[in-house]
Amino acid sequence: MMAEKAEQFLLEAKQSILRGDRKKAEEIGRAALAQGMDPLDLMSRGFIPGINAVGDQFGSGKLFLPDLMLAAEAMKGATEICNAALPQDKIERKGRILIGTVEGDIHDIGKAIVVSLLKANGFEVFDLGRDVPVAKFIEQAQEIGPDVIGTSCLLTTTMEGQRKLEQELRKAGLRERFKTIIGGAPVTKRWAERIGADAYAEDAADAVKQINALLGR
Ligand code: B1M
Repeated sequence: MMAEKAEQFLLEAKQSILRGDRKKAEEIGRAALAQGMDPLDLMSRGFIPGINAVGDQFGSGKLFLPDLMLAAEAMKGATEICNAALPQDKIERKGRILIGTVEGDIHDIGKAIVVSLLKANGFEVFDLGRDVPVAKFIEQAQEIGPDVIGTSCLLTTTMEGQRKLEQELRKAGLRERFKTIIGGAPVTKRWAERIGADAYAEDAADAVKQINALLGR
């Protein structure tokens, strides 16, 4: 694709999220993919900068909750289309991952990208969804037997859930059975070290890299 055309798609992708226009976001997603644009590139240089701009404007009081909700809807549409363009059926049994967004937190757009990219890279993923209590992570981990438990968190107020998981795993004598990885916008490597998580990932591609490393690949 011509570089100019690609830049145009990226700009329109960002604008469609800023305007909270799901139909337009989906239209641009389909058109850009049909012209051969890489779905991860389209997300990371088009739609994600859009939703980040919305977050900044919401944070500074320029946009309000209804705008945030419309933008999230548009982002959901875009994410679904980009995720569907990733290969999904390549289970190579590279490892089993149990993942969810922590209790009290309903943000799941970033987690959906992480899940898709893990699947595209041959991992078997069990997604518990969002607002997942620590007890549920532990119960499901015992049942499913994952290699890695991953938690996503977007609110500073819900980060505590990631620490609680580490504590409860230790209390139950299960900590050594599973590796843990954490992620989400307010989460840092430092937080991972503080709470005793095995890894922190900045984005979906980093999550794949970190999990491969945790499993010695
Ligand atoms: Co909310 N929200 N939101 N929101 N929202 C933030 C997080 C906020 C920073 C916006 C702001 O004020 N600037 C702010 C949090 C402030 C804080 O905690 N300090 C905020 C707030 C305040 C709220 C509400 C409280 C608003 C209200 O009701 N007054 C409310 C809380 C609801 C709740 O959870 N209980 C709320 C609600 C919502 C919507 C429902 C409207 C919607 C979410 C819809 C959904 O997810 N289904 C929403 C959205 C869309 C956002 C922003 C704008 C965008 C989040 C997003 O999807 N980003 C966000 C602003 C921001 O983060 N800049 C904001 C795109 C996504 C691709 O990135 O999720 O970071 P991200 O995921 C990345 C990486 O972090 C990483 O990889 C992903 C892919 O690259 N990653 C992992 C994520 N999880 C990982 C797990 C891993 C590894 C990597 O391993 C397990």
